[in-house]
Amino acid sequence: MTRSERLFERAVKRIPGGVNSPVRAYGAIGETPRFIEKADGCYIYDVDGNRYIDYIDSWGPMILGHNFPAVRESVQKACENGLSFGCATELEVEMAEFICERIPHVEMVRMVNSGTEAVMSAIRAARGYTGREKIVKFAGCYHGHTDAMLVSAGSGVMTSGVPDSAGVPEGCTRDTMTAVYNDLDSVKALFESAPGQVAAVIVEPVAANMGVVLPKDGFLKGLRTLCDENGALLIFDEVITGFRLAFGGAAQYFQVVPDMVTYGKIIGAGMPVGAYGGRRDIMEMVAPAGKVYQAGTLSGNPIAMTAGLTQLKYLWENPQVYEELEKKGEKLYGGMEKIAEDSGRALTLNHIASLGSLFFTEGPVVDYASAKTSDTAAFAEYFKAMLRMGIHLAPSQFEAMFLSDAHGEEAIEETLDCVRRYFG
Ligand code: HOZ
Repeated sequence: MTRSERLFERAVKRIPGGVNSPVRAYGAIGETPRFIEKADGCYIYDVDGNRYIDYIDSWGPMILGHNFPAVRESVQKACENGLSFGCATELEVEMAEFICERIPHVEMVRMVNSGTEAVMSAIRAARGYTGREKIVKFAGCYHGHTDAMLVSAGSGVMTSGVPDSAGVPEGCTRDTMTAVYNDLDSVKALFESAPGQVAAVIVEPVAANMGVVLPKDGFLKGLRTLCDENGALLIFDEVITGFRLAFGGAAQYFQVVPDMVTYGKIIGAGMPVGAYGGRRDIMEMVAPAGKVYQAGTLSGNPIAMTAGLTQLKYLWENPQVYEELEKKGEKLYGGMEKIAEDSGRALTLNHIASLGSLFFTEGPVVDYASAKTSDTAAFAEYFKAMLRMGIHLAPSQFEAMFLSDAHGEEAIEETLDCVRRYFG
C-alpha cells in the first residue's frame, strides 16, 4: 500500500469522500488521489516521492509556477506583521488601485475570499442595481457552488454526474435561466421569455469547466449587444481567464467590455482570494457605500493581498510572460493536436493560450452537449497512463490543462513524448 492509499483510507473516515473539494477525488478515474507533499516550478511531488509535471497548477493560480520565489518571500515577510487584522489596510488600497488603474472596465473592486464568493456577490450587486431578479447562465459554465449557479454547472458537478445539487431549494434557482454556450439565439429567446426581468448574463468568456470551450467569433460581442438591448448587465466570470489570457483577461483578449467581472485564482497567487468589480455606478451599490450587503472577516487579508499583489505586479512588469505562454500553448497543445490527428482516433483538442483540453470525441466541442459526447472511460485510461508516466492532469475530462511560465521546453517535450507513447 502506498502512503497516498493509506492517507486516503484515513481521509474517507473523516472528510466527505476523503477530499475537501470534489474535483480532487479520483472517483471518475477509479484510483486513489495522490496526496501532495510539495511543488516547485512545473513539478509536483506526492508523499510517495513521485515527481510529476503538473498541469493542474492548483486549478489556475500558479501562472508563474509553484513556489515562485518573489511570492513566497513576500508572504514570509508579511507574516512577521501578523496574519489578519479584520481592519482596513494600506495593502488593500494598493491592490484596488493596482487593478483599477490597469483594467479600464474595473473602476471599483471588492476583495473576497474565493471565486464562488465573488460570483455570489456580483450577482447580488447586479440584482440590486437593476432591480431585476433573473440571471442568465450557460449550461456547462461553472460559477462556483453558490446556490443560484448550481444549475447545469460544469466542473465537479459534471464529473460526479450530479445534474443539480441536492440541498438547493427550488426557490434559489427559480430565477436562473440556462442558455446554450455559443448560441446567441438561445439567449435571445430567454430575454424574450422574460421581458424586462433579466438582471444579468453571466458567462465564462472562455468556458473552462466543461473542458476548454472557446467562444465562437462574435459570441461575446453578441452577448454585449443583447445585454445592451435588454437593459441587462454582462458579467464576465474571469476566475480562470483573468490575468491568464492577458493581464486584462478575456475582456482584453477579445476586446469586449463587460459591466462586471469576477476574479479568483491568479489574483491570490495561491492564497484564498477572489474579487468582483466593474462599473463605478454598479459597485457603489455595495455596502457600506450602498444597499447591497456583502461582507467578510478575512476579505482583503494582508497575507493574501501580499501574495496576490506580488504576483500581479510581476505579471504587469513582465508582459513577455503572456507571449511566452502563447508560444508554450502552441507548442504543447499544437503538438498534442498533431499526435491526436496522426493517431486516427476520435479526438478533439480545444486550446487557447495556456489553457487546453483533449476531448475523446470526434467533435467539434462547442457547448455542453458536445462536451458530453466525450468518452469519459477513454479519458480515464489516458489519465491513468499519463499519471504512471509522470504527467499530472486533472482527474476529469471536464477540467482544463493549465500551463505556467515555469513549464520549460524540457517539460513540454517530455509531456509530448508521453502523449506520443500513449497514442503511438
Ligand atoms: N474551477 C475549479 C475547477 N474547475 C474549482 C476547483 C474546485 O472546485 O476545487
